[in-house]
Amino acid sequence: MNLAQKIHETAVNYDIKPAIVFEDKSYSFTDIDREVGRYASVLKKLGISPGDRVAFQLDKCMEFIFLHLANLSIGGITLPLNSGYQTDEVEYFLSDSGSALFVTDSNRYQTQQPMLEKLGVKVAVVNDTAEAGATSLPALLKKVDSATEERDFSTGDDDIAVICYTSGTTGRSKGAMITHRNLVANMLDLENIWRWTDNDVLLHILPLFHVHGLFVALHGALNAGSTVIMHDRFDPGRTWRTLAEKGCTMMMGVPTIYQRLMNEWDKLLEKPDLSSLRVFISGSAPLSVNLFARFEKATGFKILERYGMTETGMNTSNAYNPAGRKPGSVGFPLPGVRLKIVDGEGKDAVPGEIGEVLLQGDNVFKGYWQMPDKTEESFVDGWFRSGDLGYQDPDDGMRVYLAGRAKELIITGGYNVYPKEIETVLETHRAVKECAVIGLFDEDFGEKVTAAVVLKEGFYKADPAEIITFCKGKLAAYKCPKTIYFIDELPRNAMGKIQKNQLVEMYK
Ligand code: MLC
Repeated sequence: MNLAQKIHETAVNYDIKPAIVFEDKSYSFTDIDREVGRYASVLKKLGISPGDRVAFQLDKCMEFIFLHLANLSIGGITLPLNSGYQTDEVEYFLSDSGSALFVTDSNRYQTQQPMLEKLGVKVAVVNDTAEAGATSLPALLKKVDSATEERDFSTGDDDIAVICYTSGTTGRSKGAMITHRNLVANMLDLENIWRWTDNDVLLHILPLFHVHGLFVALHGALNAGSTVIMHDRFDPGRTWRTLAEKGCTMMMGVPTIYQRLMNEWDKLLEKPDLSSLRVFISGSAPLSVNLFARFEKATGFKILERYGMTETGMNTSNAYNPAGRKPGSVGFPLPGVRLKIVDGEGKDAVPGEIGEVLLQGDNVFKGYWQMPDKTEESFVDGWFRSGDLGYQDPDDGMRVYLAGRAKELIITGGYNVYPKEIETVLETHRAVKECAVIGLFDEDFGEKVTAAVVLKEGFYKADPAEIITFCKGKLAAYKCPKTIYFIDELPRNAMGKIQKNQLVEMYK
């Protein structure tokens, strides 16, 4: 089934019930369905046909939601791009995916225009003002006859719905091809185990361009007929106030969000009334045992931790019943997910032993866009190799624990950063001879991107702030080093491989 069709059917059912309240403007299910229909006509007018990739780089806004669902409903493939990506990064995603259309706003368009002209990609902006070389979506919308119905939901099941780019160990991002079946199966699993209903009011504070904010939170809530209270960005004080005042029943966040909520809580003279809440859910990065305990002590709620990734959606979840939630554990596989742990030789691990987590199920993606070799490497006998290390507790019903990564990866505030991509950019700086990027513990972000840099001969001193600014011109800010250490020589082993664990010990 087509994901947008599933949501369209819910919308018809729930009619005038509020579906999304975005920054105090309320949209009923009918409003959303009507707008999705109008945007579908506009996308058709812009020449989008089944299988075309349509990339969006937008701040959090309703247009993002209308465009995404409209695009799926006419068979297009959505490419959600992080709003913080810089021009070089956007260029790579547009050209690698061969996008037929790029939707952005006037400000970004003005910055990126030379690159977009070079690529020759069609551009639409969400602003009223017409830009030379770009189509104004509002202007096109005005011409749409709302009686026209272009949605045919002709794609579904194993057709690609979304391509999400994930950074890779080699520094080259890979486009994960996520199908309609993946989205629908995972969404129904979560509806079931989190007992999601049309009585729910979800507070949405996450970005819309990732699995967590888009698939888990938004698709899930629309499908269940819930109401979403949506903030355009996360603000801890406002989050507590909204949870208390709007009758919210659910919230989802990354650990950095819970950490900041706790810091805010300590400052509040009057604590918010959380009596309407039924569940707080966390994912995208490991939730520390301390933070779990701190949150429970303050609010009385045990955060429900779940485990997922771009390529597979959600894999495991702690129990819905709070008594069955264990800090440090990601719970049990979802009903539609099969999970096993294998040792270094690919054999089933002895229960309790640490090994790589392998996954199977309708949630598992189709492969990496135009990278058959990478796709092949990622699967073994039909199982997806997650790259995560974990174990199962045989004395607790095979409960799953994660224990690190098989490959180098930094998770900062819920965003994945592979060091190679940052090292490649740093090494284009005129003063940098070589470098190594590591993740160091950080109370706020969990881990912070940190670089050890060896300067070229002749550069006796360099300004760390200037090197960070240089990175920010080429990479989204969250990927850039927060600290740079200068070092005479990088520690290496006898094979010449950089010993990053030694750097972590030195700087932690
Ligand atoms: C912002 N900054 C970050 C950062 N977020 N740096 C490192 N890591 C991050 N995650 C930078 C900003 O660019 C800025 O840099 C500085 O930190 C201060 O910004 P801020 O205003 O305090 O940040 P804020 O806007 O509050 O964002 C923090 C955050 C956000 C935690 C709310 O990062 C966030 O929404 N994270 C959620 C990510 C997410 O949805 N992941 C899901 C992936 S899906 P400067 O230098 O410019 O000042 C997935 C699958 C799954 O993983 O299982 O869910």
